[in-house]
Amino acid sequence: MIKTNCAKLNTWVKMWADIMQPENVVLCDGSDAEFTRLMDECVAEGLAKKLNEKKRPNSYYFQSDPSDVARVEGRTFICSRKQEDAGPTNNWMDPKEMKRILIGKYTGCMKGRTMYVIPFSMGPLGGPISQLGVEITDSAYVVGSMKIMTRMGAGALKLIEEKNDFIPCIHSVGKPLPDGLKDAKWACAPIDDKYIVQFPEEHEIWTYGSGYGGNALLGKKCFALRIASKMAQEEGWLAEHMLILKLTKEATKETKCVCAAFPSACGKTNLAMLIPTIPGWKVETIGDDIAWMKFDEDGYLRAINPEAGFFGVAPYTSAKTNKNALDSCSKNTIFTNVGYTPDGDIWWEGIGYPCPKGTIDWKGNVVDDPESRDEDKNPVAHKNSRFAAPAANCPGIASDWESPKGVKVDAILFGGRRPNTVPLVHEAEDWAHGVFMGSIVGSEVTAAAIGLKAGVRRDPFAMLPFCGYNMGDYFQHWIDMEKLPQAKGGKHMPKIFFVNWFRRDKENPALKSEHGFLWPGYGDNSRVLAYIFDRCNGEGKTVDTPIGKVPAPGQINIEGLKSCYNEETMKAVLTVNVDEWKEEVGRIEEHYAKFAGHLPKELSDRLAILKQRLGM
Ligand code: OXD
Ligand code: MN
Repeated sequence: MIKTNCAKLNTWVKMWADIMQPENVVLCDGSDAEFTRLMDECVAEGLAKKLNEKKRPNSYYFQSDPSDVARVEGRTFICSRKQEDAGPTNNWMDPKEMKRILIGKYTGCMKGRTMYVIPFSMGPLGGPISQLGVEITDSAYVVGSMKIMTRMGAGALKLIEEKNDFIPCIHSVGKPLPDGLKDAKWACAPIDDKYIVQFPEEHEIWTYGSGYGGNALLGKKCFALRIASKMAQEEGWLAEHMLILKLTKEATKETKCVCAAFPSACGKTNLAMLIPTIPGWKVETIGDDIAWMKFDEDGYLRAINPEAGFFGVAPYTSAKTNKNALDSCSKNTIFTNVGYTPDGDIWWEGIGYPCPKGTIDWKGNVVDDPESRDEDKNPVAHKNSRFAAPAANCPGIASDWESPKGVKVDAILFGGRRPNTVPLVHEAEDWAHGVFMGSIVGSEVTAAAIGLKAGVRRDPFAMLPFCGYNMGDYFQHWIDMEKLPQAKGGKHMPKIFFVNWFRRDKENPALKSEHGFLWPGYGDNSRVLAYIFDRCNGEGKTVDTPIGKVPAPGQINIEGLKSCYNEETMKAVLTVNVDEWKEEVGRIEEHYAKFAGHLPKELSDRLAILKQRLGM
């Protein structure tokens, strides 16, 4: 059994080892040597491949089971004592009942396996916004990934020993190996037997049956969002599904930091690592997925990225779409479910060069004829294939990305994928209006998306799968932030904006020949960031509309854009159409009805103002 100077940890590990019955228990030190040893063991057992050392030093390739390729929202539970406290958007089960079920699953679940004990810190070691956790797992892949994604090992353990406290995170792939049974290439339990469980009142995480991503790397969605959002509510801070970027105006060297929340598949990583197309501006990355924000002693909100790596979606990451992300996985990276090329490298759809003949696809089949492959039906890399890459590899990482006290947040952005209704950018009139904007975030879902009704899928604050308590209460917490004593009168709250890179125009043939969107997106989003930067300084002209402040004509720099993007398209991309918004109000009312009894009055008031302005 392990022996640390943290009595709570020793007792906890002993208790779980007695239940799970592993063959041995290993306390992880987080060293590079440990990473290489464990990954090489996976290679020796046929669970992984080592990539070509010359092309991708110290990097490994895994293929998951085809049934274990993504987060499983249907099997994710918030087990608060009262169902009402989990709210209308979360699956719930009574915590006693859930624990009874899971203790049954966990009993003997690590037979024939090693139990790894992973001490880790979310955020820089010892920082005032950081938090400590320990994950127990029977997956070496999880240990390697946690090494990349968190500050893991001896340094975190020392802090845990000093504090005698940590957030307990329990994980098993749910596939015991009794009597010398040989391991599967990727061990996991069937879908109905997977459990991703948060106990928000106890600040505990218990997961079972999946080895993939957010289901198994418990520092990420389970801790840094679901449990941390609850801790944040209790303690007066924010744990958000937001990237953090730093914007510098090179002429004056002035900087501003922006946090931004978008639902999945809206280009969050691309925005976090954007390379500006307008001269005189620099974007640097602080985080690509999660932001923890706390007030400092002067009432400024400061943000840290609690993670140490990027767990990025691989397909369509290329030197053109996101060079910084591609460069981030040049070494020390774990790839899962991408293609494996004959020269021992990786490949995915949209990487920017053709698939080499003889590449092995994510299911282990050889690709003999890459050209004739149907990329939608039978992709070489699974659509949710991933890289776990150290953030320190990113050429655009900001020098202060690990500042323990975090960076001052000047602006918060919300956005979604909306082909109509929502303009390129609009600005909230005050904090409560900004919270209203966050509460109505949504993305258009096409009928092609499996199992979803076509229309706008609401994903408030991009937190729908990640909020660890009643989402109506979460809205209230956001409203209350500016009134907390720590906010010192709320004078320094960040400005809030709503952006939409995805507005379409069916009519314009020139645009159609581009990508059909009214706005070029990608690096050209720097033009909108520059406008937001100026607005944070009280500069730039705006026009009042029923939904908030929109840039006045000419305020967004479009110099150097292709001719199909011109003053005409800018007018269209910034339009606030009253009829479209009247329809939107109906959808918002439907969405808000779910939160009955928990919807803050400030939000229904804000909706009433909008209706009145629209003449409804
Ligand atoms: C992610 C997600 O993987 O939001 O970051 O699903
Ligand atoms: Mn995410």
